[in-house]
Amino acid sequence: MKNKFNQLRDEFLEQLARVKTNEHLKELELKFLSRRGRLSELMGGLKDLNVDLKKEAGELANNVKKELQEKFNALSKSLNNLVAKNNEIDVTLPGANLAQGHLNPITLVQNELEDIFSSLGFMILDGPELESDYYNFTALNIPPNHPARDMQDTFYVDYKNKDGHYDLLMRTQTSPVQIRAMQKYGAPLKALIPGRCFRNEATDARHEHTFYQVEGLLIGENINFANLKSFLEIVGQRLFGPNTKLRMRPKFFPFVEPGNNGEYTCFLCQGSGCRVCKQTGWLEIVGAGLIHPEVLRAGGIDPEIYSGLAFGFGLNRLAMLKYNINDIRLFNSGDLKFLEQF
Ligand code: FA5
Repeated sequence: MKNKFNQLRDEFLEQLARVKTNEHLKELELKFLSRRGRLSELMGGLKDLNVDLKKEAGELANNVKKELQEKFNALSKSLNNLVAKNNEIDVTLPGANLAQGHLNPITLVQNELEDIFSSLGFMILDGPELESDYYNFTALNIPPNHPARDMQDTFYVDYKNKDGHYDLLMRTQTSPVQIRAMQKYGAPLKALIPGRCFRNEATDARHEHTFYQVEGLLIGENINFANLKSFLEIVGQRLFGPNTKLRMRPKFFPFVEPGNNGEYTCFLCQGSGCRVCKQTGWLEIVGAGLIHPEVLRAGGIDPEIYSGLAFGFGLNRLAMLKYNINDIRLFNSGDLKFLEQF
């Protein structure tokens, strides 16, 4: 009898050691510990023993029963704890770390310019990227067949107007929005126009077919060249620091007269000459000028009453200078290794 209890005990413990789930544990309970289980069955046999043996075997039977029940309870408890732990949400744990996006360097520079110009009272405007030939060229004092058209080639949409001319194109500059803004808001007017532009050009480290510009215009009475100069000085100092100097050199743009290129002292070497400014101490940053009377007229504004100034930055160029980016093609590459640096 003693052997049978010991054997039952060993069997139970061996099977208990392999239990992994509550279901399996319940099966074991039914088989060994329930009222009809093997332990009860064995204990039922005690009554046939003589008094001495019954006493000795009864004691062993009780010890085995107690031990098996304790081992069973301990495992049941730890399995229940495990289940509870798996189901519960610990709200104090830190959240899963989501990868954070980055603002594109173009957006960073654009935001900076928008902040500067909003603080000077400029509206921020947008315009269509698919533009008409009229707004992109003709209204900007670049009539059909004029040699100034050779300065900018673009991508034309395969659609002809009733005169048989290709009329829709991807805009080469943000300047057409000058005309749209004048027509919509009239004078006086202060507007900043950031946007994407397109040119049919061979790409290299400094030229892309798709790039960004920002255009500015200020129209009022008696706006003159001195206003343009002091205005560009303020913009340069806000962009590159209070010691920044401006130099203006003549440049032809058909939609301004006179036209010029605005250059600022290099913000890296403060004008002493370095690799970025090609040892000149100056950075060529902004095209600008006084708005041509023909352009004001195309915008529905009387040039006898109003005059204005306009300027345009290449946003990619600004971002390249600010963040030391050596190839413009990186902007359109979609390369995360590039974008994640900002
Ligand atoms: C213009 O596009 C004039 N609309 C700017 C202007 C506005 C002048 C108002 C006067 C008054 P330009 O072709 O130089 O000018 O282009 C201006 C800037 O756009 C350039 O200095 C350059 O930074 C950028 N840009 C032009 N073409 C490309 C290109 N293919 N790739 C990258 N940037 C370009």
